[in-house]
Amino acid sequence: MSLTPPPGARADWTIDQDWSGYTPAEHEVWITLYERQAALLPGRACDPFLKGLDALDLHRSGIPDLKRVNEELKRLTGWTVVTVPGLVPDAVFFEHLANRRFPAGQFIRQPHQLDYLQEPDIFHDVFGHVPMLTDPTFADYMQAYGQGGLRALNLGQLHNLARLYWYTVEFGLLQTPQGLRIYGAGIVSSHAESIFALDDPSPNRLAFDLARVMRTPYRIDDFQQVYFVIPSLTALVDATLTDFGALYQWLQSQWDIPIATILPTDRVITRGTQAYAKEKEANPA
Ligand code: HBI
Ligand code: FE
Repeated sequence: MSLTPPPGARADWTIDQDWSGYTPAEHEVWITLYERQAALLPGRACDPFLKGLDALDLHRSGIPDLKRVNEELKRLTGWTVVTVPGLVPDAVFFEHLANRRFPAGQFIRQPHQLDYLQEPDIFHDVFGHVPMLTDPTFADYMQAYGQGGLRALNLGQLHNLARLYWYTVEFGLLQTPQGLRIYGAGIVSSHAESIFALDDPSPNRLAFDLARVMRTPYRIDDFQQVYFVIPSLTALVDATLTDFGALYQWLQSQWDIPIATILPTDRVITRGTQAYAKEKEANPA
C-alpha cells in the first residue's frame, strides 16, 4: 500500500466524517446492524463492552456523530475516533493508536453486505472497537499496542504483532465468573460469529499465551478455528510489558503452529471438533 494518502485525505490519512452527508438508507443499515447485535449481546459481550455501548450512547437512531461520541470518549480515557477512507498503511495505523486516536472507516457497508465485508467500515470500527476504548485498562493496552507496532515495524516483526492484534483486539474472549464473554471487535460486530465463538463445539478455545499467539496464523476469510481466552483485561497490559526484542529473537527459530493444532503445553478450555472448518473444506462455497 502506498504511503501517499488518497485525494481529499490529510497527511495522516484522516478525512472529515461529514455526518450530515450520510443518506437515510445508510443510517438504516446502521440501525439494522445495531438492533440485531443489541438484542444478541447481553450475556455474550463482556461487561466493559456493554457499559461502553451505553456510556457512548451509540444510539439506535443511525450512524453516530463522532463529534458527540468523542466528547464522552475523550473524557473517559483520552481516546478519540478519527475517520479514514478505509485501511491505512501500518505505520499510519500504529501512529494513530500510539496517540490514542482510533482510525475508523468513514463509510458504511451496503445493505447486501450485512453479514461480512473484508474492509472495516464504520459499524465494525465504531460499534465493534470503540466501546472497549471506554475501559481504562483496555484503553492503555491499545495505546501500548500502537507503540509496540511502531517498534515492530522498525524491527521487521509486524507479522507477529499482527497476530497478537488479531487474537485479542479482533477475536479475543474473556473468562469471567459467569463464563466466557466476547471482547474482540471482529466477533462482537458479527451476528453469526457472536454465536459461533461462544456456543459452537467446532473451534478450539485456549488460554491466552503471548508467544503461543504470535506463532499461530489466522484466517481472514471465515470464522476462526481457535480463540484465545484471557483471564482479565489486565493480562493484556501485562503482556505488553514483555521484552519483545528477546521474544522476536526466539520466534525466529520457532515454526508456526498449524491453526487447528493443540499443543501438549496448551491450557485447553475447549477442545474443538473443527467440524465447521472440515465441512467448509469438503464443500467449498
Ligand atoms: N487500517 N483503517 C485501518 N483499520 C485497521 O484495523 C488496520 C489498518 N491498517 C493496518 C492494520 N489494521 C493491521 O496491519 C494491524 O491490525 C496490524
Ligand atoms: Fe477491526
